[in-house]
Amino acid sequence: MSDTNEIFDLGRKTLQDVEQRLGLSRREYLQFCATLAVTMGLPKGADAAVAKAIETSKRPSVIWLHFQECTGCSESLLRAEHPTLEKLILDVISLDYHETLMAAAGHQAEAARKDAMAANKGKYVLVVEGAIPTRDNGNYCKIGGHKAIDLVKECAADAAAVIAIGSCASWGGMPSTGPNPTGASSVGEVLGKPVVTIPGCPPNPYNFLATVVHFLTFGKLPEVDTLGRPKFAYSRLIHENCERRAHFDAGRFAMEFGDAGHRQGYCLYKLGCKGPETYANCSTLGFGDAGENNWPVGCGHPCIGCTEKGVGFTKPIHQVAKLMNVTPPLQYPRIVEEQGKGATIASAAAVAALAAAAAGAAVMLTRNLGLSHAAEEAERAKEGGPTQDKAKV
Ligand code: FSX
Ligand code: SF4
Ligand code: F3S
Repeated sequence: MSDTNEIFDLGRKTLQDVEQRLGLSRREYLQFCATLAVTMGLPKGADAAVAKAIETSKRPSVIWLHFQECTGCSESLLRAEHPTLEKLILDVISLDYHETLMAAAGHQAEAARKDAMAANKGKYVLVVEGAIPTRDNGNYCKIGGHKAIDLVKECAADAAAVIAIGSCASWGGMPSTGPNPTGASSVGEVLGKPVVTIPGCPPNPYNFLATVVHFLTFGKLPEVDTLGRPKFAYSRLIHENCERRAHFDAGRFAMEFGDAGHRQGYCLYKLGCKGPETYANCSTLGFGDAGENNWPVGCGHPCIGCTEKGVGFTKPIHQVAKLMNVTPPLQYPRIVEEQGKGATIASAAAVAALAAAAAGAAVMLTRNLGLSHAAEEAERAKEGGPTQDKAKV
């Protein structure tokens, strides 16, 4: 019997409860678990463990604080047109304090936060959305009479885990750019210790959910990089798996919004796409449920690098990106086995061949980027438009 069948059989009652509570079929529920398992990069069959953990674990108490932000992170998580996801989130976590979603207000809200913290001391998950103003003693943001800087420290003291959701909380985001008049800072900077960060403006809700579900399934937070980002979501450049990558490699670029290349789905590099210097899984995990290609580049806009400190809201939107490296997309066959045997003579030869190919690719890349897309220029000349390439690199 497979693990999934065990979940079906042993957990039949709980799955029926899920059906009733959420108005979801088992298939839809298990699909959700499979999506989370895939998002986390877990091996085949892990969806059953995820389903079991969600079903049998006590929902973790979540205290969610809002500071300097636009509430886009919450909005992205609870999109009105996506009732299934909204219900699932509220079934996976016990959202005990969230200023924009809770019914309570004023003293009642304050009491709810204090009660949840006391009842779940050392066990609750603190989620922080928004940057924290630190200039002038942190006086620029107060909630219930408490300064943001004090609230975050108070709530973090007894939390089992702290998650900074969105770019504002992760690295300062939009409020921290430019002259930064309020001294907007990240959660990690204010607490003086690393926290898990889920950057993005807004971040993909599945990255947050997968992080929480990892905590439920394995009793610990997922492995993170030096910036606190879960590796399952932020270890590859967007450019590595972009659906327009073949056009990049072939030197086919959109030169202006609405031109022939743009209409044909060409690469957006010359319109300032920051995919080549931005680490995130946007190109492999669409946003929400609105269908395929539901991410900035899929919709025809260059990535602005919203997840990446020093890129998003910092570099001019249409400035061409720094090319970090020239790696083949993930779907290309691997040269070296990831598990099992070490490198063989044959694979060593193949690595050497790859290095040569990469060198060749770099030459082609330089050539292609330098071409300024002759076809586009010719088309503009035909239409009598300006033919000067404005986006020379
Ligand atoms: Fe907004 Fe969240 Fe951007 Fe910031 O997302 S979508 S400004 S990252 O904190 O609400
Ligand atoms: Fe995709 Fe942008 Fe890379 Fe072009 S530059 S392949 S649009 S990520
Ligand atoms: Fe942000 Fe770029 Fe993804 S703008 S949402 S990192 S595609």
